[in-house]
Amino acid sequence: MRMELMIAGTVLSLAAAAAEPPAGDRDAVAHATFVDAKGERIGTATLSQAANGVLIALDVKGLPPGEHAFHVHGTGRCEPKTGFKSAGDHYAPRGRQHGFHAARGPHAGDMPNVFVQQDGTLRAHVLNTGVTLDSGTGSLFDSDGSALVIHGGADDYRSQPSGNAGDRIACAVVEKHDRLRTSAAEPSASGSPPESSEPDAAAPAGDTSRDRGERTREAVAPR
Ligand SMILES: [Cu+2]
Repeated sequence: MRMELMIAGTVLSLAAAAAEPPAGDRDAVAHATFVDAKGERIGTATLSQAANGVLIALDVKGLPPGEHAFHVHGTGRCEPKTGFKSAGDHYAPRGRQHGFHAARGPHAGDMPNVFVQQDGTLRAHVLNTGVTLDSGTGSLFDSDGSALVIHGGADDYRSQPSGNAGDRIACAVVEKHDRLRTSAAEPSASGSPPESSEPDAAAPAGDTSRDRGERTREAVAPR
């Protein structure tokens, strides 16, 4: 079945598939685009699956210089008009309290503060060992997705429930962007390949279930 999927994937995403490595946990990649309080796009995050968590590469501009809290919040929804309250609380699928210095912390979504330069630029690589791009506990692609949030102030790593970090000034919905999702994300691509490769519409059961899985994951990461 795996071979069938690989063949189908190649057909579905054409040139893109050929340029990417074979599917596998370590190859999982996700992207997120930050918007500010006005809804303007100000940067990106690229997330890649590592052996012990998710590596997050930040490239953002237009932020206030200085120290800022940076968290994974539990809902994949970034609405500027709500002050990004739409992103929910810190992602904490295992419970626990907020903060690296809290007795019963941290949340899975807790991460060290980031530092914005005087010109408003933020570039940083952060490894979060409490989350995963795969399924299961800590997945960034659970039923309601997840978001990356930058706050106006610093996280004190101790105060409940969110480190006294102030307003949410930037937010980015985490979106799956591996080969499988790419093929399912394009309406024309997901519709036409089964017709060309399976003229009788007798798609193998494996294809059908995978397709459902991708649609579900897509639905939990609204844009
Ligand atoms: Cu936060």
